[in-house]
Amino acid sequence: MDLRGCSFGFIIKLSWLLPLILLLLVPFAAAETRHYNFEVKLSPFTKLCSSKKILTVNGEFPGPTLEAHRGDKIVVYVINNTKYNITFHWHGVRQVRNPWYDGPEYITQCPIQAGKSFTYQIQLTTEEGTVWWHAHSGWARATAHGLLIVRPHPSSSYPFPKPYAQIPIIIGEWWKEDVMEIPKNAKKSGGEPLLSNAYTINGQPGYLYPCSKQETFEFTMEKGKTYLLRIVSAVMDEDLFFGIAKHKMTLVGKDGIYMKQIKTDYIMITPGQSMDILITANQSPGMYIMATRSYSSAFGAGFDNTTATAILKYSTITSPNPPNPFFPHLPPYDRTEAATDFTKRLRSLRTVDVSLNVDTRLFFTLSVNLMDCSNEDKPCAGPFGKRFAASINNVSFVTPSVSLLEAYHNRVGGVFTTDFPENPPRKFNYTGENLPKKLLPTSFGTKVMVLEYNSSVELILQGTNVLASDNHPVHLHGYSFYVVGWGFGNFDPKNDPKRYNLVDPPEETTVGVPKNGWVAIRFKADNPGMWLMHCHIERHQAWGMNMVFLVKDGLAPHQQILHPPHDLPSCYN
Ligand SMILES: *[C@@H]1O[C@H](CO)[C@@H](O)[C@H](O)[C@H]1NC(C)=O
Ligand SMILES: *[C@@H]1O[C@H](CO)[C@@H](O)[C@H](O)[C@H]1NC(C)=O
Ligand SMILES: *[C@@H]1O[C@H](CO)[C@@H](O)[C@H](O)[C@H]1NC(C)=O
Ligand SMILES: *[C@@H]1O[C@H](CO)[C@@H](O)[C@H](O)[C@H]1NC(C)=O
Ligand SMILES: *[C@@H]1O[C@H](CO)[C@@H](O)[C@H](O)[C@H]1NC(C)=O
Ligand SMILES: CC(=O)N[C@H]1CO[C@H](CO)[C@@H](O)[C@@H]1O
Ligand SMILES: [Cu+2]
Repeated sequence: MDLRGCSFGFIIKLSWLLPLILLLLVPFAAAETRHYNFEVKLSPFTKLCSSKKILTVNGEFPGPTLEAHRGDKIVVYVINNTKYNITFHWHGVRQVRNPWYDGPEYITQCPIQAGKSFTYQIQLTTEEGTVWWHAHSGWARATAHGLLIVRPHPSSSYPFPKPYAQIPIIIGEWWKEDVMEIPKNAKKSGGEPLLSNAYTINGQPGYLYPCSKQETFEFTMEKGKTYLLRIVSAVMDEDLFFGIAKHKMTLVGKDGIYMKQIKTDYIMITPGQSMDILITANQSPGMYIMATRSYSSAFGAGFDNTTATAILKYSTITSPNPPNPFFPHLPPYDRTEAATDFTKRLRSLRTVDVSLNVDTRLFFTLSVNLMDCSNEDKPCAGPFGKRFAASINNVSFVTPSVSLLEAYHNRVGGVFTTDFPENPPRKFNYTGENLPKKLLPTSFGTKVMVLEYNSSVELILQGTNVLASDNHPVHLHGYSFYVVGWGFGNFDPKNDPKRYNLVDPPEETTVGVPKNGWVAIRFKADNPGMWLMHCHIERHQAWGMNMVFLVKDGLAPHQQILHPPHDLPSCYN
């Protein structure tokens, strides 16, 4: 490991002073502190006509909703009463200077092991709207997740008329099998992880599935009132289309950041994204269905093609057997234009100046790869008997067995290297058809990219067609970023920047890189820490589509990583 660029010895000596200095400098002093207990346990659930035990928080699926005001502090005491390792991530929360509580297993902490506990301290800053929390350890995320609702500061208000009420909507995915076994089996076979049997809306698959009668989420609306839907996609493996019969939706926020209003009949939401949407009960009293199903763009990949539903019902309906409900119109499964027709309309509510002097230009390719498997005892279950892998700049991320952040902080060598490439090692027609077979394999490593404090980063995320192109929802921890441009095909460094939106680009924390296309994002590296960036499609992440930014401390004490908590889980058994 090369840490020569990362000298911070004097900071350690000063570290006892930090809490004091902090108290004076934290600009968003907590208005209130909210406490939650998370008991991780196995609990029985019956769905799709059969029962099984799943890993839950407090026995709930989806898990408990956390509520706070802007600037509050949230303290979550976790006790692990299962045999599984677990960690939690607060998705969309910046964790300013506090990577210790960010959660990805072996990146910022080691897991909370069976019978152990850990307390997360989450200081909210500029987040406002809907974000969420989920386990960040293996497949525990499939069942251990929930909303984190951040209302405006009590002295402030929404940038739109106050909704009459909110409707929390969390979309999940359900397997009849034990989900905790899925990654092991996929790893053993080298093939795709098992497809799900259903999508769920607030834990319920809806009336299109067997045994659905009691299994449909229903919400009663008052005629004429406006509601705030707080929608999160907690699904593991698919992007989704979502719509509501006969009701126009008005998007007002995304990823915990307000947006300019967009009126739309449907949305495309990727795993990891959250959206705030207004709807007004302005139709004739009746039953209206909201429905969600896959947007699956990868050629040849199987996907769960079922449809989850929930019901919006007007309070004035009294008949126990109301007339047939209306069904929304959703785009076809593979309609990439429908996906980008929606996402291209996203705009920041605020006018911002992102024409910052970019000093760090990065170009990352996102690829799904195939590895030869001829030295394993039997052919693998991927195409051509090979094993799936995935990579960024042709590096497939290898998860270490101790936490990167701890290794960095304690200056333990041999855990990671700092040579993550700024550009792909080889130029090719990234989105070309029939690419040569020699591009299929990837290299492997635990590499981080070091960013100087306060550097102005422009990062081009370029999708490739190496095995198959797909929409990759890329999530960056510790930051939000501006999406200043996007397009299909290969990024053109001469002409594409001329069309950047530097005035009101959407600010996001999870961006879908369109199938066979690219996005350009900008951010200022002003949050020191070890920050994971990865595709939020679980199988791509598991195959290695991850990398880590090591953002160095600044010179001033308030530009440095906080001290590690005392109860940080041990990296050893
Ligand atoms: C969904 O997939 C199954 C299995 O591949 C197929 O038999 C079925 O026709 C598909 N249904 C729809 C609505 O596309
Ligand atoms: C890249 O591939 C695409 C699709 O096959 C093709 O249309 C384009 O001309 C290629 N570009 C170059 C520079 O070869
Ligand atoms: C990626 O690395 C592998 C292994 O070193 C190599 O075989 C392959 O050609 C590389 N691909 C690209 C696109 O650089
Ligand atoms: C960070 O960059 C901004 C300009 O983008 C500059 O105004 C500020 O002084 C810089 N801060 C530090 C600590 O370098
Ligand atoms: C749980 O975490 C410990 C500590 O990192 C590790 O030694 C152990 O192998 C993990 N168990 C599983 C099942 O991953
Ligand atoms: C399955 C398992 O290992 N459960 C253990 C989890 O931790 C609790 C203590 O909090 C033990 O009592 C359980 O046996
Ligand atoms: Cu992906």
